Parts: sequence; C-alpha cells; structure tokens
Amino acid sequence: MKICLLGEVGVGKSCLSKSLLGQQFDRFSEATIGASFYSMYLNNYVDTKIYFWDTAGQERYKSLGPLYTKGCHVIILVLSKENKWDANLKGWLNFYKKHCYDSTQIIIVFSKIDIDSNKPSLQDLNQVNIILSKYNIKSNIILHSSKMNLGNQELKNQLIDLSTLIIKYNICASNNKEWCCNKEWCCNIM
Ligand SMILES: Nc1nc2c(ncn2[C@@H]2O[C@H](COP(=O)(O)OP(=O)(O)OP(=O)(O)O)[C@@H](O)[C@H]2O)c(=O)[nH]1
Ligand SMILES: [Mg+2]
Repeated sequence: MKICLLGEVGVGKSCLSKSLLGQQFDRFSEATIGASFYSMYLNNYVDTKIYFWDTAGQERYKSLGPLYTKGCHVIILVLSKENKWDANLKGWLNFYKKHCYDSTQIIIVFSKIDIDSNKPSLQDLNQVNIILSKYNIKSNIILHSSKMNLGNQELKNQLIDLSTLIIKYNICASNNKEWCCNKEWCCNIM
C-alpha cells in the first residue's frame, strides 16, 4: 500500500515517520529535502507492507507534491496547532481535490500532542469535520506524539483497515487505471 505524508514545514512529518518505524525521537530533526522514502510491515495477520513518502513541507518543494501523491492509496495529512492548522487543512484539501483520485483515502493527524497547547479541543475537532464535509471528504482524525510515541497503534490500525478495504473492493489508485488493472497485477496488490 502506497502512502504519502503531507503537511506544512515543521509540523512533524519526519518524526512521525521515524516514530512509526520504531526509531528514536529526534528533537533536532532537520528539514526534509525533497522527500524520504520508507517501507515497513504493519504486523497484522496478512503482513501488509506499506511504502511511504515523507515529503518536504518547505514552499520550494510544494510543486513536487503531485509526483508523490500520484498512485497513493492513503494520504496522511499532518496538522499542528503551532501552525494555522485550519487554513493549512483547507489548502491541502484543495490540493487533494486538484491532484488526487477520489479513491485515495485521507487520514488527518494532529501532531505534537505532548505539548498541551497542541492538543485539539472538541471545538477544533468539530471544525475539522465541518471543513471536511464542505469538501465532501471523509477522514479519521488521529492525535499523535512522536516524542511520547502516542497514536502509532491507532494509525497502524487505520492503515490496516484501509488496506483490507483496498483488497476487498479491489481499489486501484493508479493514474492510469486501464493500464494498471489490465495487467496480471495491479497497484492494489500489497
Ligand atoms: N514536542 C514534540 N516535538 C516534535 C514532535 N514531532 C516533531 N517535533 C519537533 O518538530 C520539529 C520539526 O519536526 P520534523 O519531523 O522534522 O518536521 P517536518 O514536518 O518533517 O518538517 P519538513 O521536513 O521541513 O517539512 C523538530 O524540532 C522536532 O523535534 C512531537 O511529537 N513532539
Ligand atoms: Mg521532514
């Protein structure tokens, strides 16, 4: 299953990637250049393997976004209350509508919740749902801390659920469905 992490600069995408991979938290994590690529097993009974791009949030790399989201089954959209999360959310949903297929699923992650002021309030969560419904998009919301390793299992469980759906309904997220699904294999094979 192909995944892409999106979000503004410094929201914690690279730390989240490393936390998912079981690596130590880096409080001096450096800005990503271009993108980093990782793969891992989700440790469920079907041993789903995920491949994921940790993209760079810096403005100068924004034009590369569609290269990484092309053919992705899931986008993990990372928001931090340190940044203007609601404006960022709308910006990324516009990006999604423009560049992604409807079959690409979105998971929203609020990062750095070990910092009290970063924990989204009920009002924030309602606001997310209002924005999502305006875009006619469904998404689950996960609260995450790479520093405290919080939210990883929930995120993995959601990815496992999505991978089960992708297999069950034969969902293809290729940019060329006819070519992809006419082969003996398809991008949804994991
Ligand atoms: N307290 C706390 N700090 C975090 C957490 N995750 C990331 N940070 C810090 O936030 C800063 C940016 O983290 P990165 O993971 O590099 O951010 P990024 O989104 O990958 O940034 P770009 O690659 O520039 O887009 C670093 O100083 C991290 O140590 C977290 O869960 N808790
Ligand atoms: Mg990074």
